[in-house]
Amino acid sequence: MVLSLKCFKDAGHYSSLYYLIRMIHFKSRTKFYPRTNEEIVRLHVPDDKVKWDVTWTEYAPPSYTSDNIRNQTWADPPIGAEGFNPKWNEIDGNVNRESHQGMYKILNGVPLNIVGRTGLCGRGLLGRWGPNHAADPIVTRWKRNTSNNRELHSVSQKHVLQFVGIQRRDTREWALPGGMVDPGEQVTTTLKREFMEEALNSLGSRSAIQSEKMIDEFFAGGKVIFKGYVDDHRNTDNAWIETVASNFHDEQGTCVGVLPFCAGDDAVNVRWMDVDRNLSLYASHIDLIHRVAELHNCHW
Ligand code: RP5
Repeated sequence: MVLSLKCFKDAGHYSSLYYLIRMIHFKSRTKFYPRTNEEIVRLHVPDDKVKWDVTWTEYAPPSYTSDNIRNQTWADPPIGAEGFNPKWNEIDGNVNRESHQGMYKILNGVPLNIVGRTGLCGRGLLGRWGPNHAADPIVTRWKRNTSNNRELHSVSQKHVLQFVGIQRRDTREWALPGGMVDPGEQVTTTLKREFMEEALNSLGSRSAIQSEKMIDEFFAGGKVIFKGYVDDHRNTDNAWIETVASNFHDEQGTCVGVLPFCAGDDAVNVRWMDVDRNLSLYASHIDLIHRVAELHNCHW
């Protein structure tokens, strides 16, 4: 069992099984912190030292908070700043400081990453101390051949599902078209807004009017498939990303399945991607795709 778990980890892509069994993160321990020209280096945290309840008295990671988040309206002030009295583990005004994973601990006035050590303290690139809430729309349809029949995978003999993926501007990795929940915003609003911004570039005005009703109805029929931690390389010991991922499925391929995609906002490319276990995706998005594959009993 130990050997097979190691194989999953060494496969070079995110392992949902390994993650689910051990509940530890990998990308959140990436050696070089993103967008710092490799100047910010995490302290190496071995797998068996990730959990906070494993004693590590000498643990003293470097600290980093990007200058880009200082004084931003979407970001918290530094801990101890005048007038900043966050209510941890609660809905704090219009900022959600609750975790989907349960109660997180506070040490010396600072939240501790709900999964464990990352080798870096501070907030890095993230705006909020504690959970930073995101939403990920997983828009799916069946892959069809020229006769409009659903395609079977040659090996698994199961139907092939497709989802809308975007290529992120920052890392150039393929990802779900998700984004951060604005303060006070309903997650359902975020899901549709992010999809419109990143995959449909909010459509040209004529198409937008024609498609508006159909898109509204389509996004009203989502199914939540996951709420919780994202193993994102921006996470730190004191700030991390959590998401609500919902599946919006176009069974006949006649709704969103026929819209003209256009990458916008933080995306440089957008396309339908075949669901497959060997995909290499941003953060722990492959785990979300795996859940959708199970939901639709498709090729994986
Ligand atoms: C991921 O980062 C989330 O799952 C979501 O897809 C995304 C949100 O961050 P931005 O795209 O807004 O940078 O962790």
